[in-house]
Formats: sequence, C-alpha cells, structure tokens
Amino acid sequence: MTAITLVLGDITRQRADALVNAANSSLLGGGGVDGAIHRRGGPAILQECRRLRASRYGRGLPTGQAVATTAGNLDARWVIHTVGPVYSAEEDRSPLLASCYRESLRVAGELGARTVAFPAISTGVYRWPMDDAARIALETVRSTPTTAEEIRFVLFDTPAYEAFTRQLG
Ligand code: AR6
Repeated sequence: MTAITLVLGDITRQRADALVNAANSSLLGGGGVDGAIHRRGGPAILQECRRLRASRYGRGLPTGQAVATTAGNLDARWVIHTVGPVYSAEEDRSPLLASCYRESLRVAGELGARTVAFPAISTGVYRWPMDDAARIALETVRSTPTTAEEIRFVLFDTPAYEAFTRQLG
C-alpha cells in the first residue's frame, strides 16, 4: 500500500530517498524548483547532469522522460530530473505530463527509492493550470504500479496545496 501525502513547503527542505526536479531538456538548470535544487544541492548535481549531456542525453532529456543523479547536499539520496511539457491550450499534452510522473516512479523503482517527493510539474514557468495538473498528477500516481511506500507532493503555496487536496478527494 502506497501512501500519497501532501505537504505545503519547499521541496529542497524535504527529506526523502528521491526528490523530483521539474527540469528542462538541457538538464543544466533554470528557475523555479530547478534553480532551488541546484542552489541548495550544490555543484555535484550539475556535474552529473553535464556528464549525462556528454553521454546518454547528447540532445537533452526528452519531455516526459526522467533520469537520476546524486542529490548532492540535499537531504536525499537521488534527484530524479524530469521534463514537463509547456502547457498548450491548442494541443493536449497531458500524456506527456502523466509520463513525467510515471517515468519518475519507474526510475525511483529501479533505484529502490521508498519515499519520493514531487513538485507540481509544469505548473510554474510552463503555465499548466493547477487544478488540471493536480488531477493528472494524482490520477497517474494512483494508477502506476510502484514499490514506493510514500509518494509526497510538495506544494509551494496555498492555492497549489488546496488544488491537490481537492483532487485527492
Ligand atoms: N519547492 C516546491 N515547489 C516549488 C519550488 C520549491 N522550492 N519552487 C517553485 N515551486 P517550475 P515548470 C513550484 O517553474 O513549470 C525552470 O526554469 C512552483 O510554484 O519550477 O515545470 C526549469 O529549468 C510551481 O507550482 O517548473 C524549466 O525551464 C511548480 O513548483 C522550467 O522552469 C513548478 O514550477 C520548468 O517549468
């Protein structure tokens, strides 16, 4: 039985086996969660991201996929980087957003992570409406087989926390 929990806070302050980063394809950092993870996690994370760019992901990490690195100075064993889709009103990109959660859990399973903390992927710079993002996130983790004991959503502000609370039911 996997527990799905909601927390209001900063993901870089969480203790978990794996923290998920809302990255971009370059894997070389950015704003939002990504900036905070690299700032607090220190240079070891970026160093490993650079190695990934020089090897498996020469053209970047495709949207909807996930890859793990060290967590550096964060209170975690791994950071799992995933690339959410930019929201589009014209095109339904929800399968790609669902894929971020599914692929992150798959990587977490391979690593043996028992506790996995997610931010609300794509709801910041990538502009996905919070209620819809919360629905996709929760539906996906509920329907994805996982060995994780706890899947924690770390929501940065009260509207995000309330949207996830409504969708959790
Ligand atoms: N802890 C938890 N949630 C946070 C934190 C934090 N420290 N900081 C922001 N959020 P975003 P995206 C929330 O923009 O939309 C970056 O530049 C935020 O309020 O981090 O997937 C990357 O490099 C929002 O609800 O990710 C990419 O280029 C949610 O986390 C791009 O942004 C996601 O916001 C990815 O955009």
